[in-house]
Amino acid sequence: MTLYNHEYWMAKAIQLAQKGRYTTHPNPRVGCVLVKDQHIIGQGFHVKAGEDHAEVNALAAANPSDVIGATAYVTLEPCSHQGKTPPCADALIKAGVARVVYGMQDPNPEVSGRGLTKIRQAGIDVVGPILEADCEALNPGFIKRMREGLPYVRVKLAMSIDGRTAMESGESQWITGPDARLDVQRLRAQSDAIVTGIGSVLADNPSMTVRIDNDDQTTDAKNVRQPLRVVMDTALSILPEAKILYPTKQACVFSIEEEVEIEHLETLNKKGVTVRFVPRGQDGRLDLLDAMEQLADAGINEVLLESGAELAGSFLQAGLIDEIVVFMAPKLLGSNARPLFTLPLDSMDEAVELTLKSVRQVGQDVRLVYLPTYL
Ligand code: AOF
Ligand code: ZN
Repeated sequence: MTLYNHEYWMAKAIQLAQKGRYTTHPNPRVGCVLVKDQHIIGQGFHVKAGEDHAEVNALAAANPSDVIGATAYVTLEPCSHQGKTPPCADALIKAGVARVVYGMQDPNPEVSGRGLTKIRQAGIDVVGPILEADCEALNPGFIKRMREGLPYVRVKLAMSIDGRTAMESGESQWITGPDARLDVQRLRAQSDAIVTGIGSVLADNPSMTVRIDNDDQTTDAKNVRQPLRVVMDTALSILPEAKILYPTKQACVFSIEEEVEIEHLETLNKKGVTVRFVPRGQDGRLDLLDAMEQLADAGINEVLLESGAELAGSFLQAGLIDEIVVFMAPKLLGSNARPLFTLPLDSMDEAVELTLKSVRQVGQDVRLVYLPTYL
């Protein structure tokens, strides 16, 4: 008989957690497998906030007598608190597991180690963290929100091999191919909010919705949520009929109160549009840090920034970008076309250093992921 190790079973639990990629918001993606005598006797993952957690789903899938003396592998420390659902630590103790192997500690201050302590105090063996980096990678946004009160911000950019994102006129459809565009739909679907600037809204009138019908990464197409659509609009210039505002429950606009024309604000409010105010930042424009804090307070874990070079440059300069996803298309757009980031730099020592995280071919395009090193 092959003897599998903790990493093997934890990898299974991670695969399960990924099934909640598009649906668990604002909760983390969590997977759980119950193992006895080198066999899985139950498995589950967290699907949706307000519904059962991964451990409870795994226990429900197992025969209760098998669970006695089994090992539970969970990607996140089992919770110890009464949230929308009762504590998973209690459920595991009651079910009679002999051992709990966890992937990472829960960064939620309501839990943070208390779940593990509770389980240990019940005489159950606790092992971990196992495959911690992989378990953390499931939930970059949840972790950042819990630890720093900010969402994890990914900026998505589509460029030609000469580093251009649009023609001088602003025309940009399409730079990348259909496979890359489906990949962007997935990035949107896993995000809690899509952020763009008023410039892009006025130029393209985008809807910024998620359109995924037949996707192998979707466990449950009808459960794929529409992310919140957010427009950075200093002077509130957005037209009341802009597509991005509808349905209004899933949209919001950030503006500076003193710059807003009151009648226009009232028109938007009457239509049900939420306008949030932020102070003026150091550069005289919207304080993006304040806006991101407001989004985190509203439970936003992962943000996808899809904007022009101006707003992308401002986010970068504010130190708010965690990840840069660039799709590079086999095209040359020429020297009059627009750049990736508007960044007024003059010398090499001002250059923003990035770390390459991954490279993948997507159709005819190349998908590059970079992490800024200011982090
Ligand atoms: C787990 N297993 O599958 C998840 C956990 O409001 P509730 O009851 O849904 O609790 C949400 C919190 O529970 C969330 O912030 C995180 O700390 C933890 N999530 N814990 O043991 C799970 N999704
Ligand atoms: Zn729980």
